[in-house]
Amino acid sequence: MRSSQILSTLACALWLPFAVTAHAQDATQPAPESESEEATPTSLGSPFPPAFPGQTNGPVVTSSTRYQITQIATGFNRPWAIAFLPDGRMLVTEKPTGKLYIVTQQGAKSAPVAGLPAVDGRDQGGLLDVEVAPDFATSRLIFWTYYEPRSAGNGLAVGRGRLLDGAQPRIDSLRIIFRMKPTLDSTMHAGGRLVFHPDGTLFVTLGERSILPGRVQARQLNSHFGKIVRINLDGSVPANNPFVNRTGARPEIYSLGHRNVLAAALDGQGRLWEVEMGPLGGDELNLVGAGKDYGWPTIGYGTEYSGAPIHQSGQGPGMEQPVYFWNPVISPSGMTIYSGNLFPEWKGNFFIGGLSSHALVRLVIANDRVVGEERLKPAGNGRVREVVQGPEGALYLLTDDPNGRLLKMTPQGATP
Ligand SMILES: [Ca+2]
Repeated sequence: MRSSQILSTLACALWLPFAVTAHAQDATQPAPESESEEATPTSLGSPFPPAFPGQTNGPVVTSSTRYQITQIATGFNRPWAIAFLPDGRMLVTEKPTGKLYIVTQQGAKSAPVAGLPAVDGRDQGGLLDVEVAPDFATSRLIFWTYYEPRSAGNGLAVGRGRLLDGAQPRIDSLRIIFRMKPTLDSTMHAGGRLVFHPDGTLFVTLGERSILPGRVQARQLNSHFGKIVRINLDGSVPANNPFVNRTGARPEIYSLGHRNVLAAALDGQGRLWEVEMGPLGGDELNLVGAGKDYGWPTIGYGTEYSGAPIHQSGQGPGMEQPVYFWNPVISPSGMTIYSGNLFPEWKGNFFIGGLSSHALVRLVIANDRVVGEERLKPAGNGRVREVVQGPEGALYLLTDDPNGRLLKMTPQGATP
């Protein structure tokens, strides 16, 4: 379908007499982008200068650390997320099929976990993130995000349930604790990362659905589109959320003005960072604050994938600047902030999976600014969908393809 979108974009450019009709159609058509399209460009000149030195194209750095890759398992259909059980086994989601597997360190895959709700698996939808509850040892709870089919469209939802182990693992006590509202029919920009905070709340990152009727809601408080929300683990709203007393605002909202937040992680101080899939030339790293507005679609540094302008400015009053943006884009996926001991050189570094960039992006951060960037290639020329730190300090990765691989990075010479 991406090639048909490119053709329609070309048609729009070539058949000027029909431009009005073409634009009317564009209002409901997803914009092609590097999330799932290899043929689109990843760079074009930025329309606006950066707000401060080092906001883009940071210094290239090179690790002295050498690593090795072990392939743990393969044959996952576009896997999306990894989460560790306390015994070292992993939960792995498959996006389009909606299947969840338990995978051992030796690569043995369980039967698909039974009892998960059906997903809308088209395009960027499907079964997305999975996380193991902080109190899993006693509660057995796991949480996951998925694109939920609804009668008048779809929307991201968060499910939780008790994981019952065994030859046929299954979910018991299923509850849907969050539903993105309003319902709209889009197969794009779902967001979907889950991050537990030590204060007992759960961040859920969301997208603005890509199509224009969704995009225009990214800064509107009556909509979940383009937001990061914060909920309690039973789905109720924390009393200290920033907009709980604002009439007409959805009380789950924590931050607004995002495009499609596909990566999120806490730093050592418990602060939330996110990387969002931007337009052409506009992927962003943001440090997320309660109640803050990150500006999409009003401000930004990119353009439409067609090259058409989106913003009138890179900066605007009351709106936050990204800590960093990428041009050309990396097409972010998962991220982790490294805190392990296996790679001492990498402590505190940000690792972000790259789809169109076919890379694992390493950022060196100082004083909340990017002071170094490296592109690692642990998956060869594969698209990196997920990066998670294992309990022993290794990095675990998923590649994004129909025969997706689960890989492990350890220091060269270490026992894998
Ligand atoms: Ca922004």
